[in-house]
Amino acid sequence: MRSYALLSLGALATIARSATFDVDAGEHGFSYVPDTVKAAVGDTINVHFYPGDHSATQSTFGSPCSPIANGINSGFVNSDSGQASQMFSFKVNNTDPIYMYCGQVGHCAAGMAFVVNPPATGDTLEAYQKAASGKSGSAPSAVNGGVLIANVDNDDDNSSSSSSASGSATATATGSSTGSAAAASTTAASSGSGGAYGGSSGSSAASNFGLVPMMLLAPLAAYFFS
Ligand SMILES: [Cu+2]
Repeated sequence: MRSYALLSLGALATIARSATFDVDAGEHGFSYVPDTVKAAVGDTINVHFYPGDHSATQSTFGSPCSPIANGINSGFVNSDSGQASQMFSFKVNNTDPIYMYCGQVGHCAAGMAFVVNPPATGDTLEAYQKAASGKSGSAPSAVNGGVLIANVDNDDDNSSSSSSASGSATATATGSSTGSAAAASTTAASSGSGGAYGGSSGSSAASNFGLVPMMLLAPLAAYFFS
């Protein structure tokens, strides 16, 4: 029973905090994974850099691969292997689309871009990448609109990761409920869908409200059926 109580607390804690999204730069060629993030105001995006001297730099949709004056920019961050010791962390201040690209020569033209809150049609990531083809990229050296801080990746699949930082509540709740044998809690976990990207599919506060009654009912159901 104790683990179920903790599970419910974890679900409640998820509601109160904003979400953190992890984006891997250059782990799989000239790409960011994920390349689309649906974030709410106040959410945080952490970009983790793999070898290749990449950046995460903001442009407009109309001028791909060119930095916006005073736009979000990590500058170039390199790594000898695995994730760089520093990550670029920035906050989402509104729900407008944010077009981000890599300023390393040739990378943006090859499609290395990601978009926060893209529209469903029109100025999509695909349209951006198409327009980026043939453009020469660049990035300012000055970090802006975010911070370079010690790397922490909650969903890193390559190295040991810390579970103590922000965003761990969702992962903990999903992981522990999946691991338990009770059918009731398994149902709760699948309907909550924490997702592989630390909440990219189910992290918004609104979608978590549906999860709460399930989480609270799970311990009761498990108790009566045991
Ligand atoms: Cu790059």
